[in-house]
Amino acid sequence: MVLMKLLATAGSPYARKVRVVLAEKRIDCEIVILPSLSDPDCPVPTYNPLGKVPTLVLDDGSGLYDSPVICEYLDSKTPVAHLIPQDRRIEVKRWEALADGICDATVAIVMEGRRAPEKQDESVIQRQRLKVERGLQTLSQDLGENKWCLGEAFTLADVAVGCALGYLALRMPELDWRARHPNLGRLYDQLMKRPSFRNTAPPT
Ligand SMILES: N[C@@H](CCC(=O)N[C@@H](CS)C(=O)NCC(=O)O)C(=O)O
Repeated sequence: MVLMKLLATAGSPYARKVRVVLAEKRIDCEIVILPSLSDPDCPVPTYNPLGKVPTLVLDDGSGLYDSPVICEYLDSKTPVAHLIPQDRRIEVKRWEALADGICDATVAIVMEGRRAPEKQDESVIQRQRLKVERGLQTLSQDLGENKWCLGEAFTLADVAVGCALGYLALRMPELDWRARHPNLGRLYDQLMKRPSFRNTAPPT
């Protein structure tokens, strides 16, 4: 019987990262797509005091978070399709931190944009936008002409970068990262050939 359960939302780039890892590693896990995190009966806070997704509910009923911790846990669970090579672990984690940081800045821009127009602070938006732009610049520079982030091996770095790019395309289409960084477009197209990515694309 499968007891492990992933609490997610359809659009969360952090939850997508975990969903891709589950698919790549062929790990059985129930995926619960929650319609909203603000419902009073939302189950997330029961397992994660921070109330954030993704949260993985383990077989013993305890909660695991956040997405980097869950991904590392899942990668250690089975040797199938290793995504964090031990000899390059810190490199992979650095790519992941940058990709997740781009998502954090994008979320902050989206949240600021949801405030009443008179309450929005343009300087907050500009500061976060600079993080996104510098982050993309670094991703693009570091990828260069490589097939994958670390060269020949497909790793969690590619998963994290792909989820950040997909989220940006959805939330900040005007940024047009494909036109600015064609090598990131090439990476995303490669990723979308994988069922793990195609089946977890955020709803438009
Ligand atoms: N660092 C966390 C970020 C998770 C996160 O911020 N998730 C968002 C959804 S995209 C969320 O749950 N937001 C609800 C909240 O902050 O209350 C991770 O990587 O898992």
